[in-house]
Amino acid sequence: MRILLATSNPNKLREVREILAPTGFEVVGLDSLPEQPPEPAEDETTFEGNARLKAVAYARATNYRCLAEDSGLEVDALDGAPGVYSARYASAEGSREQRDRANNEKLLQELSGVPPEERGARFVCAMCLADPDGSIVAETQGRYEGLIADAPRGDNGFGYDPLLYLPDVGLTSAELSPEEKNARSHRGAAARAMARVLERLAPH
Ligand code: ITT
Repeated sequence: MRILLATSNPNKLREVREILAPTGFEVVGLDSLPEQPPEPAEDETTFEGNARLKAVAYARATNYRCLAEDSGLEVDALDGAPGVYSARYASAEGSREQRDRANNEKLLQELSGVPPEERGARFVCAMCLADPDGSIVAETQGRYEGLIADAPRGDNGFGYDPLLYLPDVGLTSAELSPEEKNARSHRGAAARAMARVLERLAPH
């Protein structure tokens, strides 16, 4: 059985696929569809709201059972910003890599002079599974706590990973292997909770 993961972010697809593989469901991304469905405006103010909106819109448009996720970074010293605007914090223009770099630069500027003990932050992920008739099958969440580093470090992952410092291991999220990141990340937690739902929906 196939599930559509409603994302065009290849990193999200890779991370979620890895965790859902044992359920026996095949997870396909938007890029593998022959025709791109219309993209809904992500205009909710919460991660949960945006995940729900995307799951329902893409499930209806494609006739697939559809999993959507919305995620981002909440920084305590910025009252939770960039939050649901994480993807386009600095700019909505340019390639994914250019946007990620500009976002990281802007975040470091905003936090310049903020001492380590006030640099608490977390990635948040909300996931929603919807059926083609628009009904919601399940919703899950995950969080991934750390501190915003003074400078980017590491080449793995994507987005703000080079800036999320994990004091217990002395590494940024971008210095973890993909398996290590999945084991402790917001998306990993939300996807593992979703895997438990999927296990109940269909046999392997
Ligand atoms: P889709 O909407 O197509 O899924 P997107 O990347 O635009 O792709 P979001 O709107 O959910 O996704 O934005 C999430 C942003 O939050 C993402 O672009 C990153 O900047 C950041 N982010 C989320 N999860 C992250 C992670 O695991 N590591 C680093 N940054 C992350």
